[in-house]
Amino acid sequence: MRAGAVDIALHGIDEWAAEIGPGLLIYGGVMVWGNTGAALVAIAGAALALTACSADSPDQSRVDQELSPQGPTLSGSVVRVVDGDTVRVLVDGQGEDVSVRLIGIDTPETVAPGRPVECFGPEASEFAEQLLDGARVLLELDPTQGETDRYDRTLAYVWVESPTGELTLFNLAAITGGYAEEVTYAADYAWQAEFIAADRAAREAGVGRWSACPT
Ligand SMILES: [Ca+2]
Repeated sequence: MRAGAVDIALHGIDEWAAEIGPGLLIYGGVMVWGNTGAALVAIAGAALALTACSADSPDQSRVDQELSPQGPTLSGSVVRVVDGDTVRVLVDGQGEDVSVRLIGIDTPETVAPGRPVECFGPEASEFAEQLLDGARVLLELDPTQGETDRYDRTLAYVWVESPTGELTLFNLAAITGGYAEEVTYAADYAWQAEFIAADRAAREAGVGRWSACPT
């Protein structure tokens, strides 16, 4: 594999954007950081609660319960947040961290070569930083998606583990807070119904990017 191709994978560029070729590999990303992370987390939590109460959830019994992984998991620590939908995780017992692409979501670009920083991309990255940077996590794997994507990134749901052992499904929190949209990339996946319901609720309520950005 060419060095450029590896670079694209590590920087979390969207799959289709990787087709643009090496002539356009310009880093346009300028990160804008604020102090609103804690507030954003609070908003996401409130929105998550609202979603759990929404009447049109396709699988109410699963949403009402405290969620927990459905598939096999690996425990580890997040060593770097690349952007809102890609992180690097050191899995327990392994010597090298791996790039992890979150299943079922897409966040606006901040570090994609040749593409401008997209609306709400910095906020999505900051949300991920707040919840994930340095966090203990469980990576839930999903056999429907395979282990890795074509950039050799591990495909997973990321569960954030609180010090008291409570688990938060980050992928879902990012959708609920209006930072990410639901995307089914190849095959249907385990948490698809919940993610689609949360995406619809966020759009209807104008949460996050759904009111902040032009559509
Ligand atoms: Ca993205």
